[in-house]
Amino acid sequence: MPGKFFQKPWKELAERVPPGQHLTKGFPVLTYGDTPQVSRDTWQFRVWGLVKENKTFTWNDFMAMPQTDFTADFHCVTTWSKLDVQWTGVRVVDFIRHLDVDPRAMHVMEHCYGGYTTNLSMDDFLREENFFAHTLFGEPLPPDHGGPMRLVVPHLYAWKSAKWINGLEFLDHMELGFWERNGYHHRGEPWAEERYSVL
Ligand SMILES: Nc1nc2c(c(=O)[nH]1)N[C@H]1C(S)=C(S)[C@@H](COP(=O)(O)O)O[C@H]1N2
Ligand SMILES: [Mo]
Repeated sequence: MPGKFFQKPWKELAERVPPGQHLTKGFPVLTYGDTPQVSRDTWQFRVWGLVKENKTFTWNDFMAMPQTDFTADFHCVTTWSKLDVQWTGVRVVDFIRHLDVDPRAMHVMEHCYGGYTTNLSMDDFLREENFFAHTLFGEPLPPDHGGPMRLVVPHLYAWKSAKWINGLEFLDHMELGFWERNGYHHRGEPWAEERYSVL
């Protein structure tokens, strides 16, 4: 009776798919506009706003930080989900030790090559499972998927996982990023189906 063996894992997978989402084969690319071409050598990462000192980090700076492997589910608001994506990178909680963030900072804006932005609350940003990813399934992160470096925020819709990330701006108030100004929810929690703006 195959059901006996297949039903339970199948059910476990189904339970990981948020409402209104379906599983996709492969790994679709979802980009607004062109793919920036940025090499690891020229990549730079800037931090400004409510930090004691503005800082610029290079590729080598990130490579010198602890490197961690991750497996995470990925949910795009256009209704596809991909389970068990394997990444390697630097956890946000390990990166943040290199900054002196002002306690008044409550929000952060992610900035990218190409001009894309997306906003997070500090609580959503500083989670253990968030990370800067440079490797996807054991290979250098391809440009289409945000290489050389992207942020991955597994607990929110994937538009929060900024590709070609090149900076963070710490803020004492919420500002809206690109999709958030264009009708998407300011937070984007997939289990609550926070797809569209309620403001
Ligand atoms: N810089 C940038 N980051 C971005 C986007 C984008 O257009 N530009 N698209 C977002 C959206 S809507 C999704 S679903 C994911 C898609 O990531 P993928 O192309 O690796 O699947 O990237 C997010 N990060
Ligand atoms: Mo998306």
